[in-house]
Amino acid sequence: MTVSIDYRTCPLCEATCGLEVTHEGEKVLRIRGDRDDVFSRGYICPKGSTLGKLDEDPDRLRTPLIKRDGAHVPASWEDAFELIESRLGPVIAEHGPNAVAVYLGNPNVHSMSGTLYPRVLLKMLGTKSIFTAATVDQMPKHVSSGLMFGHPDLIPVPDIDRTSYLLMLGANPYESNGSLATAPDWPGRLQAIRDRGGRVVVVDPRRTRTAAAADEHVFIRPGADALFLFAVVNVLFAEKLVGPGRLSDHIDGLDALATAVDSFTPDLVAAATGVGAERTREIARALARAESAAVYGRIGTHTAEFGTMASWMVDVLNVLTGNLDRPGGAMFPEAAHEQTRERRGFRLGRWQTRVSGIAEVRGELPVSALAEEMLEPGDGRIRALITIAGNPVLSTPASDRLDTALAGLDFMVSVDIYVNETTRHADVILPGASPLRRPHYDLAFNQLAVRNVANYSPALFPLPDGTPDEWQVLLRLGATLSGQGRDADLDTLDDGVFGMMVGSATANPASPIHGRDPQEIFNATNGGRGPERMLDLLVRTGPYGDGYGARTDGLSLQLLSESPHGIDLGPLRPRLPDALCTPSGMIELAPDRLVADVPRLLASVERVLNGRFLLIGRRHVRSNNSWMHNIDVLVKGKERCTLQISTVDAERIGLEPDGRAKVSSEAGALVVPVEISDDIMPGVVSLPHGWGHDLDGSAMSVASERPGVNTNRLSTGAMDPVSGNAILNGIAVDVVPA
Ligand SMILES: Nc1nc2c(c(=O)[nH]1)N[C@H]1C(S)=C(S)[C@@H](COP(=O)(O)OP(=O)(O)OC[C@H]3O[C@@H](n4cnc5c(=O)[nH]c(N)nc54)[C@H](O)[C@@H]3O)O[C@H]1N2
Ligand SMILES: Nc1nc2c(c(=O)[nH]1)N[C@H]1C(S)=C(S)[C@@H](COP(=O)(O)OP(=O)(O)OC[C@H]3O[C@@H](n4cnc5c(=O)[nH]c(N)nc54)[C@H](O)[C@@H]3O)O[C@H]1N2
Ligand code: SF4
Ligand SMILES: [Mo]
Repeated sequence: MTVSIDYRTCPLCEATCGLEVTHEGEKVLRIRGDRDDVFSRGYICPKGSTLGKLDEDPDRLRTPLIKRDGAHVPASWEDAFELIESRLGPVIAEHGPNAVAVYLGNPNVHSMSGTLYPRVLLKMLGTKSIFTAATVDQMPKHVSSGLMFGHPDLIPVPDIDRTSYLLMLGANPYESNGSLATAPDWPGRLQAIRDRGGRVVVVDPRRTRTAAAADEHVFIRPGADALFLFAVVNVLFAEKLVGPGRLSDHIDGLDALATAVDSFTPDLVAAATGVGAERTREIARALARAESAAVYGRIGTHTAEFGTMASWMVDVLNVLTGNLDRPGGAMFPEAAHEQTRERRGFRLGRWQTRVSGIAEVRGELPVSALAEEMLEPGDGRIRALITIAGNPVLSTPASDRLDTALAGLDFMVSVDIYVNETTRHADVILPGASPLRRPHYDLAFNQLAVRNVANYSPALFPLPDGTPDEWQVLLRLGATLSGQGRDADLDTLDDGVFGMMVGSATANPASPIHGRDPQEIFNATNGGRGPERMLDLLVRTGPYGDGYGARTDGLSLQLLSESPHGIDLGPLRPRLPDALCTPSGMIELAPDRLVADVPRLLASVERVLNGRFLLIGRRHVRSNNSWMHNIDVLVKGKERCTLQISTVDAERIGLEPDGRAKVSSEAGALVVPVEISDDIMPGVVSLPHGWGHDLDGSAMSVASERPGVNTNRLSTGAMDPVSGNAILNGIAVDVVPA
């Protein structure tokens, strides 16, 4: 067999690195960074080079599994769908579709099928019991963007390639490779800021690798970012440093904002944040005076008690310093597949959860409430669950309670590539595709990239004979649950779905194909069936598209296919006010829903800890949430699931360097190896998430040899009431020697 080289985009994290894959038939010989990739220029992290190992992993599922007498056994696709139909059908018939919950995990946003087809399944199923990993992640950002800019996906990203001052809070791209700001090679790009005379400031309760490489690191008490940011805004007003510049005529609510931040002086919040008042003032002045500056907040600011307050102030700061929507500031990407957004504004709370009455956001409910919706008796109880690419037993709060709830369901289906801590509960597991056996164009993260790029790669290897693609699995699931039957013709179904997409484009006055004959567009679209056909439509009707002949040299799937290293569409360009979707057409600086939460924030200034510790998380570059732990080369070496604690604290409570600690919260207790470090703030302890691979019934042989402990047994299920986002950072815990 001959050795060949192909170029692919890594789908594992948000950085979208280009990969050069050397392979002999379906055997991967080597994966390294693609030096000609227009965006990543050869950068790669250790995970990207292991996609061949993931493909070969004997534990990776290749056939459906059915649970018989408590154990999973291989089954045919026919038998699997027959069981789903015969067991889930009656649940829906008797209790309605809302009795079936769907949980969508993170890898969905990293695959074309997972981005485009769950929504089809949800529509066919008709359930409102929708939960996703967004409420353990970035929901505060969607809410603040929705309320300020009119659309939850209008998320500005720091223009790190041109900025001269970057203020980063709660982000550690040296390990995570960046989030809600897609950029391969964050380390190189951050270093470039410093090389051109700019300044990088990192606010984090730990001196991370990112913080160590920055010009300035500021320790902050976990959960206190909102207080700190309110104080920075307060200083801008107090010292007359407010200067929105070009956007002055496009902002609403400046006076209401000034009132909202009025009490939050740097002196008032200093004890609660741990950041000295003068340092806060200096940061405010530096932001205001920098030639260009960007404020960027991530996981550490979002998965916190005041996540939405913090997310709001991040963009307020970008606006008030004149840095929103200008080069070197925080800018809105314009992806090749972006479709014109309607100026409808953003509403939340259109319905609530049954038990605790928590507001819907973006049509979904907080995953922190999933367990109680299953456990609490009464009308409307969730009785069945479908998980798609998710591991909520490890990844979501109060895990023990969720684990119990899953064990008591009437029926559960999972679409996943492993039998893990969650899918072990499933009555049927349907396998998803290995990353090398599916096409990739990053629908999610091209919309969050610090440079506009488009990069498409077809599947490298074919699916084994008789194995459906993940989009076909999801369509068949939809047909099975919507009464069309598990034998419905998938091609006809997919043509119907695609026909509707075409129909809405030709009917949309803002679309370049408005008024065209839908049949002509349908026939002219390339990509066969499935997600690639949809991609062709999206790209051709997008901002750089060929508009089906309306624009010469415009983009299409064909052109992308001819460009294996991607197409560079240039640096980010100013897009306001045109891109705003608020009903007023303005940037709303002080939305009512956000102002209403300010008293809660103010009250937190008084809080005392009484000697308890605040628990935070962390990531490691060789890990990926709860998975990739079954790849030996990634998990070998020093134990990584450790409790980091400062030297002073360890001495005070009598922890030994090689000892173990018992950590307990209101939700549960864990015993974990200790790692004493001066890189963590006194009063704070840190545990990574995604571990705890020691539960009976899962089948990940490598992962179970180094199980670690599940930190989400300690998170209580408490949430940020505005966004429904889980509080995963800043949890009060007790720590004692074990
Ligand atoms: N304490 C704490 N908890 C956290 C976080 C934290 O910082 N601290 N972070 C949170 C964040 S940001 C996130 S995004 C969530 C993630 O939460 P989840 O999305 O629930 O968990 P993952 O670990 O990403 O699980 C992904 C699952 O998808 C499967 N999978 C991978 N690829 C595919 C595929 O192509 N198809 C299918 N069908 N399955 C696939 C994997 O086997 C795995 O079971 O965790 C959250 N949990
Ligand atoms: N290697 C690897 N890469 C990943 C992932 C992974 O699991 N492993 N997960 C991916 C996913 S799903 C996501 S969402 C992204 C997340 O990407 P990032 O947002 O960069 O996430 P982290 O690396 O966890 O960095 C969060 C930082 O916040 C700090 N922190 C904790 N609490 C607070 C606080 O209250 N205030 C402040 N200011 N800081 C705080 C932590 O110490 C940590 O350094 O990473 C993605 N990339
Ligand atoms: S940084 Fe992310 S996208 Fe790049 S190789 Fe690593 S996992 Fe893949
Ligand atoms: Mo995430």
